[in-house]
Amino acid sequence: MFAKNRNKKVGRRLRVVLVVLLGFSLFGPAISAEAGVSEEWEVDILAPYLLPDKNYSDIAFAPNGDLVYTVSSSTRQPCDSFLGRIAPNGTLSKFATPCIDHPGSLAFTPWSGDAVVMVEGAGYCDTIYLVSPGQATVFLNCSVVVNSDIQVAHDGSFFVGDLYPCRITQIYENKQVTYMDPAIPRGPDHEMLRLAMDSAGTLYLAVRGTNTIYRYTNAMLPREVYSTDFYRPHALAVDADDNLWVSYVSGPTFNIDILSPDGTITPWASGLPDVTRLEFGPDGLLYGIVGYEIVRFVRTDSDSDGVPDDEDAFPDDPDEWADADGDGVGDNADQNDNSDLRATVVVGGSDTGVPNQVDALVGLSIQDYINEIEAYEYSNHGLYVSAVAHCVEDLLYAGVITEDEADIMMSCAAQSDIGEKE
Ligand SMILES: [Ca+2]
Ligand SMILES: [Ca+2]
Ligand SMILES: [Ca+2]
Repeated sequence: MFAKNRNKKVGRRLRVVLVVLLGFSLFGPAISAEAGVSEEWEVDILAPYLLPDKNYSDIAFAPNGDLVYTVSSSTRQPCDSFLGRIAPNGTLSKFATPCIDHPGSLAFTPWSGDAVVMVEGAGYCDTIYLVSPGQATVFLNCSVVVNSDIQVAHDGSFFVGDLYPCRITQIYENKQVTYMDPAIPRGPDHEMLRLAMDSAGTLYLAVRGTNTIYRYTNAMLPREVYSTDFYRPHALAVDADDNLWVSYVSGPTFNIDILSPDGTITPWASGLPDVTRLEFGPDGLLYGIVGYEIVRFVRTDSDSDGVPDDEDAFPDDPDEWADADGDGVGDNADQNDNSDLRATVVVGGSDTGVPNQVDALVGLSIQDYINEIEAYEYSNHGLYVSAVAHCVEDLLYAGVITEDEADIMMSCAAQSDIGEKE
């Protein structure tokens, strides 16, 4: 009777299945139960707590979509420090042999897809390795003093942040250029220096000790003060809309705010344990090292139908997520996604004053039935009146309308000229 667009729904279901497969939680309950991530978000723990001997240093996405991480160990036992990978299906595995001692910041070269790993050396002399599975080669020996972050640029280079003295080195496959920035204060409190880059190539630099986010546009120097709104900023990430996501200290815990290009600040999460790294994945979701675990922030989906609660018209019904005509019946059960929802029923052009109720099982209004009847061509008026009578009897029998209402509807049908000869 009311044909539905089946193709649209099949497509939606496929998408739902894919999202559900990617969105499941690997290691139990979300951090958000205790922390103040907004109700629309919760946290999947992808790699569990390793302390006291080891901790995650950095995360980066490999060209194949795997999330790669560095683990640094304080035991100094052979192979206790390592690189690991998390496949999109959640499987954890080791990334590289031979072992690398004390890996820190991590990225992937724009030119070869190898992992760029900065390894903490003795006496303020860190080394950059290029790592592919089974192989680690020294790329720049003792190139930086204290490794703080790596940021891949859009021109086939990557930036390395270094705090003693404050300098940023831009590294290409065959050359490196160092930008000294003596104006940024030095000191042991400043070691948390993070880099991020937006789509225009602007480089952002967070310095914990000065509570400042700087930015470098076009030429690397001079830098500008971009924001002083965050106390002890610890991690930066830029989303697809060039918003800068900033984790910072708030009392004993951490917050994450969103700093938009127009300067607007939107609080996003509060009460989190240490947020030391943030990174957007190829899926557009935010990943991070939070509370010494590697996590992914996923939008809350209470009924697991793949549609987040804040977009789901039926957040507790896994079979429904949209209600195109707003009649309270989800599109999947609704036999007419575009119901006629006028307040009172019109029969034969006359307003009957009868409330136009909706059948909650199939999503059809009384007016939907009348419209369907009146869409036919009748060879005489009696056939039309008879069709309305069948419908009215059904409604009366089902207790949807009263006998008085039935009489009014039949009266309006009888007085109309539908089916009358010209
Ligand atoms: Ca739902
Ligand atoms: Ca509906
Ligand atoms: Ca409907």
